[in-house]
This record gives sequence, C-alpha cells and structure tokens, in this order.
Amino acid sequence: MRCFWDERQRSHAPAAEFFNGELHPAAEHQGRVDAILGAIGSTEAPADYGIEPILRVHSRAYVDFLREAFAQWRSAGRDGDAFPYTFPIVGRRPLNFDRIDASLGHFSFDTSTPIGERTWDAAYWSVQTALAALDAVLVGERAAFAFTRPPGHHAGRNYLGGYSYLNHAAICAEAALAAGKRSVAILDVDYHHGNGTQDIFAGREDVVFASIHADPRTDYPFFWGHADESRGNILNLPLPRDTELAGYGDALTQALDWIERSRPRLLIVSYGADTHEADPISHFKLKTSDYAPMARRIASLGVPTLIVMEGGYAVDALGANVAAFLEGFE
Ligand code: SP5
Ligand code: ZN
Repeated sequence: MRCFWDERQRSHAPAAEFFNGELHPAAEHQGRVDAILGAIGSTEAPADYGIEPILRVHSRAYVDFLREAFAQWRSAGRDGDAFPYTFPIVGRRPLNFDRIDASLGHFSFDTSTPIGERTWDAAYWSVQTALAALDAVLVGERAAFAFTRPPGHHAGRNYLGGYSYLNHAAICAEAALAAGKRSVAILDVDYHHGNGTQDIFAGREDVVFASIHADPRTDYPFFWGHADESRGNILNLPLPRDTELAGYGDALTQALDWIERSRPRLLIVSYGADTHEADPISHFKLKTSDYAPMARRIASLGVPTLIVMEGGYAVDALGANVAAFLEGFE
C-alpha cells in the first residue's frame, strides 16, 4: 500500500500532559514515529496543498491562534510548552484576547494537548500528508495510508484537544467533496470517541460518521460519544472497558452495515491502535492478530479507502499493529 509521511511531522515534541492531578510524560511522543515507520516500509513525502483545505474545516481565528500561540507564549515570558489553565465553559465570549492564557483556554478543551515551538509545522505537514494520500486514492489507489501525527480526530472547527490540532479526516472529507465525490463516510476505530469529527459533520447530508469507542461514561473524552447522540448522519457505538474481538466485531458489523446504506464513494478510516491490549492509557483487549481480519472486513465494503493514523501508545506493539491493519487491505 502507498504510505505517506513528512519528516517535519516529527518535530512536534510535547514533553508532558496534565491529568488526574499531575503531569505525566506525554503519551503522544516522538517514539511513536520510528515504531510506525520501521514497520510500514517506504513512505512518500507529500506535496504542499496549502492552507485552503484546512480553512474548509477550521476557522480562520483558530488557525491564526494555532500558528501564533507559541510565539505569544514565549513573549509572555513562559518556558516549555504552552498549556491552558482556565476555560470558558460553554458559550462564553472571548473576553480577553490580550492574554495568551485566555486564547489557550478559548481554543482548548483539555490539558493534554500542549503547543510547542514546532507544533504548527508538524500539524500542517501532517495535513499535507493526509491530502497526498487522499490524492492517491482519488486517482485510483484502492487504499492508501497517511501516517498522520500529531493525531486529528479530537480537533473541532475551532478547538484542539486529545493530542489533536487539525482534523485530517475532516479536512480530507471536505477536500474529497470539493473534488467531486458525492458522499463520504468516516469510520473511527480509535479507542477514544472522535468528538471533533462528529462536531464538524453533525447534521450534514454528504458525510456520515460512525465511531466505535470506549464508553464516555468511563473514558475520555466524557462529554461526547454517548449512544444517544446517534441520529441522522452520526452513529456512536460505545463499548465497555475490557472489550475483546467478539464484542468489537459485533459493533463493527453494525457500523459497516450502517455505512453501506449511505452508499459512500469514499471511506476515510480514523485508525487508532490504542484499542490494543497493551495500550498504556486505554482498556480494550484487542490483539495484534485481530487487526488484519478487522481491516479485511472494512475492505470488504469495496469502497476506495483513505486510512489516517490517530492514537496508539503501546510503542512496542505499535508498528506490528499498524502493519497488520494495513495488511488487511492488501
Ligand atoms: C488521539 C488520541 O488517542 N487521543 C487520546 C487522548 C487521551 N487523553 C487522555 C488522558 C487521560 C488518560 N488517562 C489515563 C489513565 C492511565 N492510567
Ligand atoms: Zn485514542
């Protein structure tokens, strides 16, 4: 399978994230890069498709913030990565944009997603990587893999979170529609609900979004992904902790049947390897050997498919898990 990656994506280097009352080493660290590259073989670097595809999904204000945040953080005299610490619950106006801290809180929904010196650069090239893989599919590849990093599915139109800054799946869905595809389906199989993607497309008629993920009653991102949010073009299939292939497979059958009914011309898979039993921040029990059969079932839809990388933090198993998933499409 053709695989895409840009070395500039490596330069995003978060040191830590804050949860459960303390700082932890960042789960989404640079060690993930060689784990995956070492397992997937050769990759192609993307062309530069520019900012326009990003602005079909994200607001200009958010993109400007993301580009400028780290410089403002430094100007405010701060060391290390930029972190928010105060948040405007729902619907508060941005009352003080003179302070970087106000902007950080306004455009963030968690404290796990710091902005470093090269975060914009890495996120920008991660988008270009996704668009290059999309291009490969649009010109006839049956499937292509974009090694997107940092991940994307938690990022909304005007917010970051969950290690995500720009939403590749959403940007590629919009780019495909702009290129003439009439209907796009997004299947999200990361351990965590793809809240950003859901928010971006809820209510749309040309994009459907199906997600299989840990029940948000017990797991991050808590405020999205509940079964009763399923309506119209959204299908959420939350599963309990400790789910193994049997339970997962039933949900996958449901998701694929539902997707098939929308007759998509393109499928985008948000693939997270954090459903693996060894994942340090997740609680499903999938095995490496489960990913190829899972991918074969997705491939059996017979729809041209773009695969973008989301989470997956068990570095020792990560390469094998990604390779197994891709192999299922061969
Ligand atoms: C793309 C992606 O997979 N983002 C996931 C972001 C999850 N951040 C949650 C941090 C809290 C994790 N709690 C872990 C407890 C470990 N014992
Ligand atoms: Zn995840």
